[in-house]
Amino acid sequence: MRREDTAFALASAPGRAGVALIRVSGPAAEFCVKALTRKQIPPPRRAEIRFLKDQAGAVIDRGLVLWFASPASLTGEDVAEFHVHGGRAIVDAVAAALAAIPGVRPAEPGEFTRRAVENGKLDLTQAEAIADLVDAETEAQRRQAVRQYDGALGTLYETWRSDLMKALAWAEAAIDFSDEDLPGDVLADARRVAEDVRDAVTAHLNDARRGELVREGLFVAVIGPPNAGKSSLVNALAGRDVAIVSETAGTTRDVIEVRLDLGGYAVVLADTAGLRAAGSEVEAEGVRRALARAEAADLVLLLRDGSEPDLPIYMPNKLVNKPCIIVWNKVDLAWPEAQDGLCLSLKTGEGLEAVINAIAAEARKQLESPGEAPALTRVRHRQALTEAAEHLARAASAEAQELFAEDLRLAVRAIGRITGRVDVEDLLDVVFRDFCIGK
Ligand SMILES: Nc1nc2c(ncn2[C@@H]2O[C@H](COP(=O)(O)OP(=O)(O)OP(=O)(O)O)[C@@H](O)[C@H]2O)c(=O)[nH]1
Ligand SMILES: [Mg+2]
Repeated sequence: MRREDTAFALASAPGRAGVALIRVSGPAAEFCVKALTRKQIPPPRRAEIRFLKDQAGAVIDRGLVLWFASPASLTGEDVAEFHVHGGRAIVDAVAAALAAIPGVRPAEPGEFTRRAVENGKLDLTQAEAIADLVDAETEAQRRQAVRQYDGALGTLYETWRSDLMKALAWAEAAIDFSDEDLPGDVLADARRVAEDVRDAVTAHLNDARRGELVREGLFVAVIGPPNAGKSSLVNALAGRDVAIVSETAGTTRDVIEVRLDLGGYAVVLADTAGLRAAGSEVEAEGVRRALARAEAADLVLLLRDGSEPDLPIYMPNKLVNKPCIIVWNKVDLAWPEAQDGLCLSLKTGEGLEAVINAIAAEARKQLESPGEAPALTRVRHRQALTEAAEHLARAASAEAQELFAEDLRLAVRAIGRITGRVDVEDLLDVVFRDFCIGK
């Protein structure tokens, strides 16, 4: 679907900077270049230095102008780029000059990526990958997003979808024609393919949410008895004072979260209230929140006080099977006799590196894919694949050929929704609500 209107947006970050990039996409892009430069468009993909002028002909700035002719452009439409000096007044003046041109308006959040999807330049998983790339804060997030942008995930899902479409064609042939007219047992072939895809989808779904965890971060709860140094540890890892540290046992009440990059992985670290039979109602609520957070965490860091080794640890049974790192703190005061964990002194810094390494190692274990297959990265994909797997399970037990074919058809549709091959109009709003790049 070709759009009639032309949109422009500041593609670089707003504010003062060396350079600002203003992008224009749509049928009037060529006219925009001519209007602002009073010259013909430059040859495609070749930067030219031009004066940019306002309506009255006054020079706004001198900058680079680039031209990308449809369809070989970011959006698939005619695209022009103006690289100007990154001052607010310059960007405002260029925007005003563009907005004055009939049929040209500011773009909506994510509109250029959306146009790229509408024009078949990107599938939906690639559009989502662009949002992830812009948001990537850690190496693992960047690697995963680049891979998805490269089409790894889209290709995987499209392969499953085309396999299922082939099986569906066989199943429909088996319904429409008699056995004698068909080569071999096409229905058995169709069932085998459907089963193979179902196995692959199920394995992909059972990946312990690796891809999603890379995006969202591994949740780590720091728990332990009061005064063990939990808040001190969170501050040391965060490199700033996020939580109050005091010698009064029972200082921390609420759960305090910090997002960190540990060894290239996103980690959400939570400081919690010290676990003990609480003295007050507020403290009891703190303990309840601490335990709830520990239960929901992907990793528990149990911090114990080396100078008080006899303090009971209050670990509910539910937490026993959680991945857990035990750390004995305050070894500057007393070295623990127990050999069940790492030794740390937040006062001297001894052992801190080992604690960081242990968390990073656990993050790597939980987040890194063991094989080559790309990981599932979004709840939206998980929902569609779960639905596809359910249809394939039903197909496997369907006796009647018509029911088998119908379930295959529904599975094909569910997978097609991930890449936007079907129902793309309905999906665009959902996908683009999440991100606003290319404003
Ligand atoms: N000597 C010594 N003192 C420490 C060390 N780590 C923390 N402390 C001190 O221990 C006290 C308690 O530290 P916090 O970080 O507030 O302990 P917490 O576990 O968060 O305590 P609650 O929030 O009350 O559960 C503070 O006075 C810290 O300065 C350490 O390695 N050695
Ligand atoms: Mg604390």
